[in-house]
Amino acid sequence: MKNYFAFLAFVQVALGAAVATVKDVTIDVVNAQLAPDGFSRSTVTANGQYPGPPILVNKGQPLRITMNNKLTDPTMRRSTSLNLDGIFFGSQDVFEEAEPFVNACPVGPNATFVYNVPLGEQTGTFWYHSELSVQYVDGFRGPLIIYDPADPHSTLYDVDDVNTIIQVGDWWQSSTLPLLDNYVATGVVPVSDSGTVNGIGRFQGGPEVPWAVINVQKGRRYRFRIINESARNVFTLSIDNHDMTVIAANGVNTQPLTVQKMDMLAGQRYDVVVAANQAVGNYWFNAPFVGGNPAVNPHQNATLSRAIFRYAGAAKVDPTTPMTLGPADGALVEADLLPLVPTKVLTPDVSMTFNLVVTTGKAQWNINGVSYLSPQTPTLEKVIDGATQAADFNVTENTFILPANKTVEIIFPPTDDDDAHPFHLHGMTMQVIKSMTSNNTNTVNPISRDVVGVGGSGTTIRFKTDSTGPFMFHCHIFWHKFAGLASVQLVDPVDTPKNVQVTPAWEGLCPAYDALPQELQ
Ligand SMILES: *[C@@H]1O[C@H](CO)[C@@H](O)[C@H](O)[C@H]1NC(C)=O
Ligand SMILES: *[C@@H]1O[C@H](CO)[C@@H](O)[C@H](O)[C@H]1NC(C)=O
Ligand SMILES: *[C@@H]1O[C@H](CO)[C@@H](O)[C@H](O)[C@H]1NC(C)=O
Ligand SMILES: *[C@@H]1O[C@H](CO)[C@@H](O)[C@H](O)[C@H]1NC(C)=O
Ligand SMILES: *[C@@H]1O[C@H](CO)[C@@H](O)[C@H](O)[C@H]1NC(C)=O
Ligand SMILES: *[C@@H]1O[C@H](CO)[C@@H](O)[C@H](O)[C@H]1NC(C)=O
Ligand SMILES: [Cu+2]
Repeated sequence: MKNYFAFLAFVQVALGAAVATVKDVTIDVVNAQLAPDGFSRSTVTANGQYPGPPILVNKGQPLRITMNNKLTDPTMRRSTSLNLDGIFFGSQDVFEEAEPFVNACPVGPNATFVYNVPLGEQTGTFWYHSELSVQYVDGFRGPLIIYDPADPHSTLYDVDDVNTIIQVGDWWQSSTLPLLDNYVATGVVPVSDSGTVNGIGRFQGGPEVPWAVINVQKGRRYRFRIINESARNVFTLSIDNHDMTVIAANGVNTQPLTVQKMDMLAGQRYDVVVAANQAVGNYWFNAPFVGGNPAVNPHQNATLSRAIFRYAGAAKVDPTTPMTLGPADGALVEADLLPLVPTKVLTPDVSMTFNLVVTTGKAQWNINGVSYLSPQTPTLEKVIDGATQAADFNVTENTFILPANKTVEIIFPPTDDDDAHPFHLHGMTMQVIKSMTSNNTNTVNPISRDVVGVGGSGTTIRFKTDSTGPFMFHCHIFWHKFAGLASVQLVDPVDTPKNVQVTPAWEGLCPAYDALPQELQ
């Protein structure tokens, strides 16, 4: 309850009137037997569902999530850790970030942890997932939407509710422990069996699971909040006969931009407006993906990743038009997106270059020659105990010490492979100075986002170190993260211990975790 009343007073001022009531959410992390693509397997879930239940809050509403770890299945990790992707925690609450071994230790089985999330000024489309190892691949992922009562785009759409959240994700029929063993043995990144739209998919040779249905009414305009909850695959989204107008990317409003299809990298979100202005009927919502060689996994068939876009009054049947991969042209170009509110471009105080290199034939990725390995003691705890300089961390912790209140630039040089690594920065957003799919730089009016594609013709980002503490900066292809494609951006370790206000519950996490036998970790 720290600073609770001060915070409430702040929110009251911010909202001008209404008292912001705390939104209480309980997440029971449980194993469940599910068959998203028709193949039944044991999973790790929030409240027994895949995807997990949506967490819906209003701007500035304090969120309190009670997470009860009830995992029992020994074929998957039994500890866990909840991350709210893209949410800023600020200097005081950076310990709630829950990046294992950076901000906190994981939560063991039969334990409960309460996350107090000060939602501040952020609005838009986010998601939550397990941040421990690659556990979210086993199912623990779901949406987090922060509604803005004064949304500047509100005149562009009529409908924005729980039914307009669209979640796409890759799905594996095997649990992650054997997948990881095989990855380590071969260096081949696991290839998904299927793609799911709102938790439903099909695999080649599998049963004809009824497609997910997105229901619309003719004449209305819908704000779809599309979340890529994938751990590897890139999805290309389109709706037959319908345009999509992008109005926000990763929780940051953009100027409206109309496209016919868009690529989304893991962890990315786009809010789009779609007008239901065609004849009443059934249309395909195409969500084909690319991710690994289908020859490695014959279940994989990108064409089977789709849903039905159905008008009220249409027969409850599949569209009769061919299943395509979407239109050939009209793709969203990230560099064409502009912020709704013009942003001042940041001038770098510190500039770094990150070279990403894979060790051929191994499950190992390096940033500037270093493959990240989690330490046993979280970075934040080391900082609280007095670590202030690079020499206080093992080289393999890949920890970059940064000054507070400065602008950091990171340049990713062009690469000659065709990997796109969706780099995700915790705790802050990045200005996209150069997008990987454009040769141009934007030093006038760049968009800001918390996941940016790295690869291709090169990427340049800048961010302001306006929170202190350690922030994970990693590839959101969690297989690559596991293989070391990660770093810690440690802002102002001298002031961090004064600014952060850890709780006894947080202090108890590491002793409890370290005392667990390895199979329960
Ligand atoms: C969790 O609690 C249940 C019920 O009390 C018990 O059967 C189980 O052994 C406990 N698991 C662990 C890992 O402590
Ligand atoms: C989701 O992210 C993965 C991994 O980057 C990517 O392959 C896939 O295309 C993305 N899907 C969508 C719909 O953006
Ligand atoms: C993938 O599925 C589509 C639709 O059922 C089918 O036409 C196509 O032949 C399948 N591809 C492969 C390689 O089997
Ligand atoms: C520390 O780094 C070295 C390589 O510099 C590595 O071999 C060792 O495993 C690391 N130790 C820990 C505890 O991560
Ligand atoms: C950074 O800015 C904040 C807010 O203005 C201020 O409180 C803090 O002292 C600054 N930190 C440093 C190291 O200058
Ligand atoms: C970027 O420049 C390279 C080399 O001139 C060219 O091959 C490529 O097509 C350009 N890419 C785009 C998106 O314009
Ligand atoms: Cu990657």
